[in-house]
Amino acid sequence: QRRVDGSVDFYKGWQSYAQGFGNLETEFWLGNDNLHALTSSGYTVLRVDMSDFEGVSAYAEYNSFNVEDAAANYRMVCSGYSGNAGDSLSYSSGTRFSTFDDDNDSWGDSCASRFHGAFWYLHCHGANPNGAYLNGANTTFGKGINWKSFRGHEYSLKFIEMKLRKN
Ligand SMILES: [Ca+2]
Repeated sequence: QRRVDGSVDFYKGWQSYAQGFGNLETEFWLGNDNLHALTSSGYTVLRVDMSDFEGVSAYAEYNSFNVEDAAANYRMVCSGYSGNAGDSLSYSSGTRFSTFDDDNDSWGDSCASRFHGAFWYLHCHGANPNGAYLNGANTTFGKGINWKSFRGHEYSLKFIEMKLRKN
């Protein structure tokens, strides 16, 4: 996954997130079916790199990251945080994927709709990498590209990238 300039619309539905979309040179979601295939074949270390509009960069790494299949609504489990961005993803560990047209979160309302994204929401998120590209500080709590422990819920990051490698 990558966000870098807001050029790709990430407010998409279940099938788009299952298959993947975007441009590998700029912004994209690799696809939940691909994430399941990759993590099933041993690509289970996740590194998340990010930066703000002031030139500050940070990262979070998880030494275990797994995505289940479509029948399990792409349930995600992660553990083993290290890094300097803070751990904003473990909150989502154990949750199923949600989009605006397929709500699998634990909140009475729809996290994906309320926070303009698609992710492993509980009620709702510490990280919202597929949220709206809102260019830094804003007052739309939780709607932007957030990493709560780095810049909070009212700051939409300039750059975020999620990468997998073998353990
Ligand atoms: Ca819900």
